[in-house]
Amino acid sequence: MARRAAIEIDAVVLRRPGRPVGVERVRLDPPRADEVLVRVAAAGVCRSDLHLVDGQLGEGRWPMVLGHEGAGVVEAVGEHVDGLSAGDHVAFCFVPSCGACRPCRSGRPTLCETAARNSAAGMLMDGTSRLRARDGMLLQHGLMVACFAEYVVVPAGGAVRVPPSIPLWEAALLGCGVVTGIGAVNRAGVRVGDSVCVVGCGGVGLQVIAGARLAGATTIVAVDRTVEKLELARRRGATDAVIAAERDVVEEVRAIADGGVDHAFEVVGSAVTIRQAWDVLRPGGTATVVGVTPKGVDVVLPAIDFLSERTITGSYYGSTDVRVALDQIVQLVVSGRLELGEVVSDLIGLDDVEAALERLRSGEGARSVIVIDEGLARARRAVEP
Ligand code: CND
Ligand code: ZN
Repeated sequence: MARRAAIEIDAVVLRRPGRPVGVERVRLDPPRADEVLVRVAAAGVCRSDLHLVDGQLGEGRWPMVLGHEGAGVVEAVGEHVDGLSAGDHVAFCFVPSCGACRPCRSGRPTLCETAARNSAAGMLMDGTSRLRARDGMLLQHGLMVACFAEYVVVPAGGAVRVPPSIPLWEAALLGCGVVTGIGAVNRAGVRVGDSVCVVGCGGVGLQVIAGARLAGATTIVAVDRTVEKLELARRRGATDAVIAAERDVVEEVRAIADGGVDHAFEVVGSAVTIRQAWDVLRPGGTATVVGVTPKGVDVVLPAIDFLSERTITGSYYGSTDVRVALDQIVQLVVSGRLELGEVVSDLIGLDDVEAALERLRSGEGARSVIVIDEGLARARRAVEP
């Protein structure tokens, strides 16, 4: 049964771009039909949160409770919710597909039109919000999740059960970085023996590398601006590393990969790196853009290159049925073939989100995970020295 009363919770609110984000007491209404109330254990800070905070994804996306990557424990379910009950451990899914629109019916649930429309408006699947500031102002749900908060109300399709054996501070990474990264590798069709280049080895790029390793790629060239990320990249399966400082990245990658790679992944979000992902391809190769660029950015490609039958495409949220993908990924985790925690550089509290966003801006550290409930997350926040 749904809880009847609204609750007051701590949540990280983006009031407007250009201003630091901060924790506020906000009101969360109970779940309606087809929704669930989840107590949040932990949440990852992704560069997409930073894009929202910096106002790069368009006007009108504030005030908003931030956060789209996280995990927790179901507290209560609304009417008509099947398959989830109080006490279940769940990871959040930020595209709960409607099942009825054309992309959903044609097997492309991450392109769900209902989810895209409501997510851009900061609303849940029925077009309304359960969140209000203390002054009564309506707050948007960040990417339909809003998990930089003690509790969330999400559509039932936005909470995917995970086994309690996976600590929730690690499970928090599943619903964005892991599904996005590994899904992009599947979408690209990386095969045993292929060569791969990953431009950008942060929270998501490191998952692309893990996916490429699992797919059997034999050459995996990691490109990043920082040595720290390249070391992590090697730990996750990169065979070669190229530092993206001043030197000609394209030439170096092509030299390592015997003239060019079969697959390149752009996981930064800029025109320059998208162009690099194109330029490192061998004839017939495919570039997959995972990074989100600010609205209004164009990419220029030499049209003569199309004669070499190269392909460029994008991958949104792993281009997959996220529930099915998460089941498969959980098997990899449980069997010890995919490590989750090693990409986490900082365990922080809700108060530290602005500092984590600043680390993303400067390229310092890898994933920061907000430990919201230490007991549930099975992790402790690091105490500042
Ligand atoms: P994060 O900031 O952790 O990683 C980006 C990495 O790129 C960092 O390690 C940087 O050092 C590195 N970098 C920056 N500039 C360059 C450069 N010129 N050359 C090489 N490396 C560079 O970000 P993240 O991993 O959280 O997210 C990466 C992108 O993926 C970002 O744009 C985010 O919005 C996007 C994304 C997309 C999707 C999707 O569904 N397609 C889902 N989540 C995130
Ligand atoms: Zn994300």
